[in-house]
Amino acid sequence: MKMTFRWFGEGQDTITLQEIRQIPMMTGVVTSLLDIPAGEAWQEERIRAMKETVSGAGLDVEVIESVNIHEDIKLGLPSRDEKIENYILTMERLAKYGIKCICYNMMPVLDWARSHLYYNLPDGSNTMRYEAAFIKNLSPEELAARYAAESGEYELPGWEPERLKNIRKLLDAYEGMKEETFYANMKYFLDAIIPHAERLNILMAVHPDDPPQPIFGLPKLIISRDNVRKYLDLHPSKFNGLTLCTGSLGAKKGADIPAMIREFGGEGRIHFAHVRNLKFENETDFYESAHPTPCGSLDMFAIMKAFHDTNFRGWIRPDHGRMIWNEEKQKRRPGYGLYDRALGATYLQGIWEALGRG
Ligand code: DNO
Repeated sequence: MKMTFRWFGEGQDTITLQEIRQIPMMTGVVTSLLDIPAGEAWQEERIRAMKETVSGAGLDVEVIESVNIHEDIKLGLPSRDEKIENYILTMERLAKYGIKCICYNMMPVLDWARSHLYYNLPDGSNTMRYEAAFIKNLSPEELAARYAAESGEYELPGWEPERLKNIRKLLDAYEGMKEETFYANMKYFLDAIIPHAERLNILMAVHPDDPPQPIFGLPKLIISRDNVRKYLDLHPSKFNGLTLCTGSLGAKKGADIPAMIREFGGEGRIHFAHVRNLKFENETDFYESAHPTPCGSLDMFAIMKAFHDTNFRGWIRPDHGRMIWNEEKQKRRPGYGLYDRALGATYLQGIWEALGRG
């Protein structure tokens, strides 16, 4: 596996590439060009500049997280073809600069959602939390406003205030949409792009829906083993693969993450992994804990062992961390502080080394 760290890009992150490079055994970053709206082709000049900045700091960039899917594609509107063409153009330009994997998601309208971005834990750290009832009592506009107020100067991916001005229209567009229609729209997209992924040698890695339960009445499809299976079967190429996110799929109580890793990883369909822990508070609610097994509800050893046993050679990154050591004052992005994620990365590397040595 190749250990990487998420970096939001120049001017988009208060964590520096040098700090990331100093994390033991860190090989590279996964990043994006956040200011380019979904549906537009990424300019080659921007990609080149990003690549140069990262390699100038002694790090690799082989994974993009994310190239987002325009809503017209998910909704299956006639205007999707133009957006798909731009997506392929972006893939072509990324391939030219050594990108080997693209992470994206099929979540309608929004990206991940939490009820609290800074939830205080007894040890004085704070973390993100999901409380189903809390969200149920909010309108999407209210939740978006909370995020905008709490996340300070940053726009959270998927929650850009400009885009969310139309949130009602977007939500209405999904009303009554049948699950099968949504799958058909996803298949249309995959059939269009996967042959290009094969040609360009870019592994496509869909990220599961987070959290794995419907919010605001939106269809949430990629939330369980069966749905992942269905998505991968929409196009059988191994270039149609998965970002195995333990914190997303694992937020459904009872989900057997190691079994999913063995199944999909055994077939060579897991290209990228987000590995983190979470602590259930009841059937639906949880907070994001530190990575080690005893801190949360997921068995991190069993997860890493499943990756090891299936000979995982893709990219992995520690996922959300808590804010610790007064870090909340340093304008980090929610879930994306430096210290707890760095601790997570070294913990995962430690398990990996132990597994390798038997
Ligand atoms: C949350 C992330 C997601 C992820 C996208 C992938 O922190 O895991 O926002 O980047 O869903 O497209």
